[in-house]
Amino acid sequence: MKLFSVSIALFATLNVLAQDTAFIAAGNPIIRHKYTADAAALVYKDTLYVYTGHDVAPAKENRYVMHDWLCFSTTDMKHWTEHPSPLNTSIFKWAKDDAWASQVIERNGKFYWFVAITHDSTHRGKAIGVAVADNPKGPFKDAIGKALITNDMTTEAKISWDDIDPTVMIDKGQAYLFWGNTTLHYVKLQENMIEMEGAFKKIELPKFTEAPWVHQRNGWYYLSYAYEFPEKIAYAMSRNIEGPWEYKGILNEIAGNSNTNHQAIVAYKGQWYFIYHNGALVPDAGSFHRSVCIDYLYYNKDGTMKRVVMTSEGVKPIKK
Ligand code: FUB
Repeated sequence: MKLFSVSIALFATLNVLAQDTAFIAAGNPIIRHKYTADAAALVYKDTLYVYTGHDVAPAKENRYVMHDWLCFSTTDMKHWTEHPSPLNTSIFKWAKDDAWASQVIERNGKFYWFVAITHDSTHRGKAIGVAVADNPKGPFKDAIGKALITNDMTTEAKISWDDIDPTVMIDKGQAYLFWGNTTLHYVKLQENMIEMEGAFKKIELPKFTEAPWVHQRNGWYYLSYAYEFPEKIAYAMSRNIEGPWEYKGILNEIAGNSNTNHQAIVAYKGQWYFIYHNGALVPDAGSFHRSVCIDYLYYNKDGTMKRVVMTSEGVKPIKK
């Protein structure tokens, strides 16, 4: 316990001492000085924030080693700033480790960071926690003091990692949390964002693996997700956030050299972007040394999405 408190204090101290770091994106992957994965996007005021996981497995080691989440921002898609890591697994005292996929959402001037993380030995397997901050760059603190969702709350999947990959959307004032691996659930959240309301509901989608992401455009709701394994990204559409969802096909192919692909979809300054990861960075790259990439996303006239073209050039800078 003492060691745990020391590690939190150390993290807080290092965070205060740490500085913003500027870098320029030169195509894909956009971040090359460290391995990043599971991007989530948030537009707040004039800025696009991209929150990521952080792969730190020793070279050639084939397992996820992830202890913190990272925060990057841009206002033109070319000039980026890396902010000191605003969230580390040690912040969640009830958890063990494993900074898996996450998403940050703003409500009533507060920023809520929903994360997948491994629970300590009091519960088996993965859980979903929530951190909160007054600023998109943090510092974030545990919003509840315990997990919001634990592995034993869903029982259909007989694996310990089925309660991962949270994604949140607020629709007409009502917040919804979607999550899952091999089974996909959603639940309503209360306005405080840290308590649930009503029963879990299950969504059936073809070959659902993980990584749900919900977004909205022109009266359509889109639920994209990792499909099969190795993962492609597929999606479904609905006129209602509670469904029914109609499967629409593959959106992105397997991303080079990585079993996972984990997407975020966001509109920023009039353009839609598809954010994902691949294993393109050498020398250690692969499924456990991933890198975030950004490409354009386009829609057809009927609202369906065009298949993403993954590029090494990436996206162009936004002109002022
Ligand atoms: O990064 C760990 C896990 O790999 C994420 O939670 C999944 O979405 C997959 O990308």
